[in-house]
Amino acid sequence: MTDEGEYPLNSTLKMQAICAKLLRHKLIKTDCWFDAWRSVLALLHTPMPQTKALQSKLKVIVTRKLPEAVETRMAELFDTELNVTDTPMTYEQLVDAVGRADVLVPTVTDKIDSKVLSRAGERLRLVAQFGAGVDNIDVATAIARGITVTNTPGVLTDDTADITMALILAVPRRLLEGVRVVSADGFEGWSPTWMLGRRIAGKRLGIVGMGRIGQAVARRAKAFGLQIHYHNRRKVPSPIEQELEATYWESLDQMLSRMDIISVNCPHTPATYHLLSARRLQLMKPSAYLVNTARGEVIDEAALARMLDKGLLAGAGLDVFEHEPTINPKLKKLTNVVLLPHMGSATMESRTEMGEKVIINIKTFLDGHKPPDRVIPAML
Ligand code: 8YV
Repeated sequence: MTDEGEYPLNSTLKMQAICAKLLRHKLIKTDCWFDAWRSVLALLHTPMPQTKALQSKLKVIVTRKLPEAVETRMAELFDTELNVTDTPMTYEQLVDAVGRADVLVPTVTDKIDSKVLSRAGERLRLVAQFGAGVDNIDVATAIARGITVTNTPGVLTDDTADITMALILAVPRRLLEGVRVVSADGFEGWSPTWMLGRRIAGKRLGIVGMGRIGQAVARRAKAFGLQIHYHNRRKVPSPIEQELEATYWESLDQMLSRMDIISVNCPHTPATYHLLSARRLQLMKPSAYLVNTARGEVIDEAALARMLDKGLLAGAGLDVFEHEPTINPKLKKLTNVVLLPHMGSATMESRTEMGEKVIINIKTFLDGHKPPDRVIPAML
């Protein structure tokens, strides 16, 4: 800062000259150079009418019904095509959408593979996924075609970790079996040896995938007295390990064979497909429980169903399945499982904040900036 205020004298003279010019051309309405200069700055920070027109013409196609507040805002901002019936789009409908849209907003239920992307029109510049996982999208092909992909991480961490913790508690403590007994009018009174489950406190929890959600699960589990162990591509920073008193296992095989409960919290990528294969599931102790709130494809579901059926594992809590919405019929017959319909992030708060993230990603992209939640192949 100089004594003359924010601008040195020679700049003041230059500003006066510029302002006089703008006044002559009726671009500003004042001849007080300081006020005029503020108008110029305001003008520079206002999107040009041309850009606004471009944005309002931008075709955004949303594949599923989103929370009302999100749809309303999207309709205000863009030329938005919504899915009022919420019926998942067929392959033909997806091909039609990528052929007409500037921005596609898909969800986990839309397979945006290379076949669909090969039919994308020249206009398609952004695939703004409503969801953290992007395993339904062929990200490498999209990027190779010059299409940016974004997702919605962070905002669903706590809710997904809560559902994971609910399953970690529900399966060993036989919550669902108890509910069923009461609903079927089967409660005939307390008994010292009836409905005995297994204690949670003091047991070893092995977390497969120690990202945001894995860490949030660890924080909750630690409060319940569980010992935290984890397998991850790399060790998490020491302060986090110390806070969680977590033990890192480089070898997934070794961790699996020593844990009482396993929680799957890694993304589904080509590298994690059937990470818990039949061979690896057999490494688990017969008294151990398995919880999955990540993606069904990470576990060989048929092998898991077989093992649970034969009593080679104590139980499982599953929120996700390999061939959603189809669930292996064997799993549905078992009493030692709790099965949920993919509801890890199913709270009004998560879904609304996911929508807000989608909007921010689209807006930033349109304004010519890198959207905050760009997905790059190195992340997968
Ligand atoms: C989402 C999820 O609701 O975000 C994710 O990856 O698994 C879910 O909780 C779903 O993917 C929406 O697309």
